[in-house]
Amino acid sequence: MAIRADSVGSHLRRLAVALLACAPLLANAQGYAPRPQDRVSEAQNPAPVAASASTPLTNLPGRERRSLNGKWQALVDGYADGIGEWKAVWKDRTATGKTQFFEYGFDDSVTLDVPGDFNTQRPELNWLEGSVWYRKTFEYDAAAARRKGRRLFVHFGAANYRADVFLNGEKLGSHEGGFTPFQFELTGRVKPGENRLLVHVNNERRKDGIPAKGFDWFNYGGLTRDVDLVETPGTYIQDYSLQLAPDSLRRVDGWVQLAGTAPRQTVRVRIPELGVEVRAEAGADGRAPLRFEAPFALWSPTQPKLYRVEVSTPEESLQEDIGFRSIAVRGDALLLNGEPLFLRGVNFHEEIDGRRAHSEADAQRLLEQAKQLGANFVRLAHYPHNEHLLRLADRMGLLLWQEIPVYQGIDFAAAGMQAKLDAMLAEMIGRDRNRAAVIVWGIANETSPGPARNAALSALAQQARRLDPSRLISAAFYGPGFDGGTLTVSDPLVAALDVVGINEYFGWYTPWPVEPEQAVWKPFGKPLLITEFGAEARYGHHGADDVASAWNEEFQAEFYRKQLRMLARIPFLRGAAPWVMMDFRSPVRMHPFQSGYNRKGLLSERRERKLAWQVIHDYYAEVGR
Ligand code: GCB
Repeated sequence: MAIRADSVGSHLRRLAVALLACAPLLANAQGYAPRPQDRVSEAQNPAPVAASASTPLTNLPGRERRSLNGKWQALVDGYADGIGEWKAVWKDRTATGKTQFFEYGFDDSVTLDVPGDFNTQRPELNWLEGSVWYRKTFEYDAAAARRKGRRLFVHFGAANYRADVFLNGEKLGSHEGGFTPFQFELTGRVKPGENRLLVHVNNERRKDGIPAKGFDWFNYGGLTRDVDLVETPGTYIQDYSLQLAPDSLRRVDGWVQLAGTAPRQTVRVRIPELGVEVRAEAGADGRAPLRFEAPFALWSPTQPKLYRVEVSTPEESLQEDIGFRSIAVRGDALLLNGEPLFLRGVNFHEEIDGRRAHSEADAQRLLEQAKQLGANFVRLAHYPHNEHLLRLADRMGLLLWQEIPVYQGIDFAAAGMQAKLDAMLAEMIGRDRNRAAVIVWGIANETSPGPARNAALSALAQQARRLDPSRLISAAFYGPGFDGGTLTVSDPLVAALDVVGINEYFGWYTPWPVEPEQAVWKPFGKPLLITEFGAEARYGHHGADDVASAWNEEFQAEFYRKQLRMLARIPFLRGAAPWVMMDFRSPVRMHPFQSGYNRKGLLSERRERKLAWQVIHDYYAEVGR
């Protein structure tokens, strides 16, 4: 099995030891203003990345838009050859006479709900890894829009994994990557009366994909997130960054990016509650740099304060609720708003009720479970989650680690890989750069060192800093090495990161190298997060606490007690996140006790609490005091 083959080998290199509870330790209780040298940071105002009509618009909910969610006609394209002349699905043919019919025509097709994965909507699609064609028709008054100089875009929250988009028989373009937004401009292509929008979505796993062929989650395909038509003026606000500089608790170093034919415009940013009103001139490249100070009530998990912010030009005005906080690293300390921070974390996948989660209601149910556990931090596994969830985390006061699906066996040497990595990273950061909840951009999970990987991920870390110098950059590594009696992390990529994540499975995939109470971790001068640790148990299955193979709840609870004894011995530990909050579907988990689910959840897939849930809950109650 690809996943375990890869991770078992590397889990064998995982070694470690423990310390109890109380972790937050460290530094500087007497109030502290972070200094510029606290973390490696490039200029706050990096050179603009060229904006184009295909760069997804930021702040989609704040735009003038029409939802295309709902029922879409759908055709399953068995051997994924609908693009050819025989099926010619893209031609969207309609029968005109009694003796004519098209086997691959939409008129008699089934429908699927958008957003939503296709696998769980019809029983025959459960295991599909292939192509589905979707069609939606809409009417649009293009003449009126033209008179007013309006532009029109179709925006997709995500489509897993590859999408080809057609309007009225004409191809608009393609997108690769299952978890980030993309858009195409429709201005000048929409016609009076009915318009036909077709999307071919293919979720086959690919050797040169991100993720690649093997991963430990269900490969839900389809139009999994919201689809919208969005109208903008001729020159529009494409993106903006309004975040505190990491060296300040008062100063915003930001920018607004305009796109269009008349980019030299005056940009205005207002925060009425603080009496802030600043103006800046955009240059020929559409970029307007901004700097201002204000007495912000800083955003934090205990006080998730958001301000209504208005960004406008003479042609357009957008509003959005934004929180202001600083996140910084000093030595091996992690500082939120200048105060030491310990991350009481948990991981979860974007899944609920055995399907891809996609709505605000789904997000609410997931985040509430994290809150009930006592978490202040969620690592979103293993890809960008939907935008609803990030906005809700802002409101609920949950800190987030968000990563791109650079998972285990990526073919870093494949042609075009760096461009794909860069694009995916830019799409993630572009969507969420104004979410206070996000404190870490994760660039990889469990990749093995090697020349191509080291070069690609070092370049990606630099790119992440360039796109967003206000957040921390990290990656999760396979468990620690055991060297001369100490547990060590030695990966050349560590040098490129602010914070180091370790996925550590002593007592599950690998034997304990020493007793937890004797573990000694070698410092490496940066904050450490245990980004994963966990063991499997099937809810309701009971037995002795020392028998792993019995998959029982007692064993899992004892596993965590032992782990916590080790965590208490790591002076530079700044957070921990059990793997995983809830059992989740995975086709590589077919042991009779798993029956298609990874069973490392503290909760079952029905959100029933296993014994281990209480162990982590008590630990968080103690370290959170
Ligand atoms: C890991 C992976 C995660 C797996 C987990 C497991 O290290 O990062 O995606 O699901 O282990 O359960 O094996």
